[in-house]
Amino acid sequence: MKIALTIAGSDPTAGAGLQADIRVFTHFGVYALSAVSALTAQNTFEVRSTRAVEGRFLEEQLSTLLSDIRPDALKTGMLFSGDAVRTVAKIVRGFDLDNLVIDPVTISSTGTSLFENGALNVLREELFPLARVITPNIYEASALSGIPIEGEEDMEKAAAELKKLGPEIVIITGGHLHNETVDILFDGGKFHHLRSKKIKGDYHGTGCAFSAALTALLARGNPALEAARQAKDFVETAIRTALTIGKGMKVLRV
Ligand code: PXL
Repeated sequence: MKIALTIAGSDPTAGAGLQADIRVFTHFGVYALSAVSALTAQNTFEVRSTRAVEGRFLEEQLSTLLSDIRPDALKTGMLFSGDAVRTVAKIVRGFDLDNLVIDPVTISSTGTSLFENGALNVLREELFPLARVITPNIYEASALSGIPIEGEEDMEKAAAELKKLGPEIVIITGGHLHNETVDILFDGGKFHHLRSKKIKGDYHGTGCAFSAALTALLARGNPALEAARQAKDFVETAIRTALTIGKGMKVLRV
């Protein structure tokens, strides 16, 4: 069985964060390892508070796990602190890990910041150069590239700018643009536009589900473009069949 690791924050609703990643890896028949980088107190309508896990303890979780088991792919989600970002970079280099997918989670779908001030620079400079794929949404891509994004041309510009930071592939997910969703994949050659119809409603955890599906598919040896197409289809179906489990946002059926 292929193995994937998620390094992410805990979301007690399991709609996003590491619990969602574990569900998605399992859906794709990939064994799920996890290390916790942050904790949240949340329900389906608000993130009430967050706590970072101390960098040294994150390192202990990872070095203990990886001294025993080698994952075929890994993803990062809510890292929260610059300290955690540096720790992950050190571990990825030290264990020479392949297929790193970075979902640069900065803000929750309910509007709460999930990233410490100043940590974005650390992410850009220390972790992006080690990535196979980075998967910012348009807001994150705009914050990370300094390019305001209003349409597909801007998405291409931002993708080209982010590619310069060292990842092999940049995928900007456009989930929040107009009545169509367009993801743009840039590998340094061509811009691939992956389209689907936008589905109405507020859904929690779509970004986590996309990057987790992509990670699982890379662990299984799929080429990145094929993995991105399949991950997008998977999220679309999970949104179409989403569940109402609380009083706020729907969660994806995985
Ligand atoms: O969807 C982004 C996200 C990622 N990780 C955790 C979260 C959230 C959003 O709330 O709580 C732990």
